[in-house]
Amino acid sequence: MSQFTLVIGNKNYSSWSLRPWLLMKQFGIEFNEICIPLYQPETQSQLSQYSPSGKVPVLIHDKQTIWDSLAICEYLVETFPNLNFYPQDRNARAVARSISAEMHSGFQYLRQNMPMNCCAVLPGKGMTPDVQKDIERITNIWRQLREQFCKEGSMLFGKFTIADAMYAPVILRFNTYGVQLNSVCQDYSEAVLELPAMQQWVEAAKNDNHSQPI
Ligand SMILES: N[C@@H](CCC(=O)N[C@@H](CS)C(=O)NCC(=O)O)C(=O)O
Repeated sequence: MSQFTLVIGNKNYSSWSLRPWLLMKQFGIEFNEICIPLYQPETQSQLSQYSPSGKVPVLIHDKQTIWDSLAICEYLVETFPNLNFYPQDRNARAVARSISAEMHSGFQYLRQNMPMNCCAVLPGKGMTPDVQKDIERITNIWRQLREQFCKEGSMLFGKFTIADAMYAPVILRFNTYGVQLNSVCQDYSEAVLELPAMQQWVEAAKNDNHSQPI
């Protein structure tokens, strides 16, 4: 298998980058990493070297560039047909794809008002009635799936899938903004935060000297 290069934004801020990064780490896919600090004067020119959209993440493989987090996940599904990036059951897989797409295209109030900032502690900041509605929808998704798949493991569908990667940045946001969760969602969040790759991401975010002090 030829080499993969994943171009990401800096780890404190880049929620979209975390998704394919975490997925590849969880499935043991080796890759080179290029990290571009976001919100700097030189950011746009650096991004445009790799990304047709001017955004990260970008995966480069076999001279093919794949931009957009969900497109990268789907490319990996095709590249490694023997890895279970999605649940094996067809109906569960349909739900996993639906909630991953819902994350990718939705929850804009949460995304706007509670931007990812792994290392910050900002309880209560950014909460509005619209954000609350996004949180309720997300926690309902998590609770239903955890109740359904609790016997199969601690992730949304039991084992780690693309759906967990898609929601991982939300868990970091809930942590930063002190969002109160019911016990089922709290347990799920803690299980994701305990993944060695998540801890590796957060540790690197702490050492990110391009983060603004809050
Ligand atoms: N829909 C895209 C969103 C990518 C995105 O917005 N990335 C942000 C970083 S998290 C970015 O590159 N921002 C740089 C900019 O807009 O200048 C995806 O899923 O990959």
